[in-house]
Amino acid sequence: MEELGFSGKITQIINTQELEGFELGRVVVEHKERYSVQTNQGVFSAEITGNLRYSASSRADFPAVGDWVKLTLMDSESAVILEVLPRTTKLERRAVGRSGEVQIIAVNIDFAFIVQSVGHDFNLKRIERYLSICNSAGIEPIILLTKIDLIEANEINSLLSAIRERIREVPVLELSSKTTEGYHTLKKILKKSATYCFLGSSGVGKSTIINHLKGQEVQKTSEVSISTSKGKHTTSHRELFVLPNKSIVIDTPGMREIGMIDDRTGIELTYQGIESLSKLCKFNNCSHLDEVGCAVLEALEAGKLSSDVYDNYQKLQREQAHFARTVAEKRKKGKAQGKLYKAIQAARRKNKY
Ligand SMILES: Nc1nc2c(ncn2[C@@H]2O[C@H](COP(=O)(O)OP(=O)(O)OP(=O)(O)O)[C@@H](O)[C@H]2O)c(=O)[nH]1
Ligand SMILES: [Mg+2]
Ligand SMILES: [Zn+2]
Repeated sequence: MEELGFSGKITQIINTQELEGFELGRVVVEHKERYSVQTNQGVFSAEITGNLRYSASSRADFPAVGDWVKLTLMDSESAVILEVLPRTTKLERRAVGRSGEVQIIAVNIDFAFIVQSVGHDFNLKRIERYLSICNSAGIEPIILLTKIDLIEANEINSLLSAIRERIREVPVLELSSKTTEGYHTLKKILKKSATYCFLGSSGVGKSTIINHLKGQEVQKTSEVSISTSKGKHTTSHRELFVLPNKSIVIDTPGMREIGMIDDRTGIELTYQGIESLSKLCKFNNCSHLDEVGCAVLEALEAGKLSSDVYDNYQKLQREQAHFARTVAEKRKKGKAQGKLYKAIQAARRKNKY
């Protein structure tokens, strides 16, 4: 269990659970409602109980990779998940194609590697999106700049200083899986029993890094498309691996969108420069759009705040607000439908039909 990251905060949570007569495990793979769960007795293929399915208020209540779960073993291969234990952290984004819904990326993780490769994939705005969801979840981000073998040293330096200029507090590591440059540093920062999640677009080299760290090919990788220079979405599910040094890593499929959910704090923590300026605005509910005495707009006009940073900040804020409205509307509709249903039931009882 210790090998699976059974330490720190999660130990305290698990110690308060009633586990007598049950098995404890960690979800290592998730395939549409089928899970692989690692326990002290080995890996089991598991499904959730009907009870868990019906009591779940949304998909987010279903087990996710990284979850600690309470199980009953059925035979030497299969098990049933009875309960998902409380999570220490929950990395989430707006679900793609399901309006007003949240999708869980991974849970009980300590650090997230935000992976971007040099070249077409490099995008500071996207890094800020990832930072916002990590900051919302209280997960420590680390930026990994990959495929540095493809460019010259001076180009690497200019990318690094572009990141540094805009994102001050977050560690940045540059890496090549081809020359193995940077691996020494990467291995040094990986802590025993800590869980790390790899995030990034398809084709940036996430699975390649996992294979290198694992020392064997545990994940399939494939060439990026020559015509579009985009990845081919090779990894299709999330999976957790224990490394030889006992760090735990989660590989994830490349993400196209990192949509904001209903949480302001992640964005505020990401844009600390804007947040500290906003304390000087004349109105304390200033939206920094057109108000008089807005310190953010003043900094923007004076060239002290980059318009790119400001634009992305406003865009993420709008997305977050839109998501919050969608959720509120859905809830209202749900309640109205509930009321209507109850009224019909009551009328039926009264008229006995
Ligand atoms: N030149 C170079 N190529 C690399 C490096 N790392 C990975 N690649 C190549 O990039 C391609 C994509 O790598 P993957 O590891 O499959 O990328 P991924 O991020 O897991 O992609 P998805 O699973 O689709 O999300 C492969 O052909 C790798 O060999 C690197 O450091 N340098
Ligand atoms: Mg992959
Ligand atoms: Zn303002």
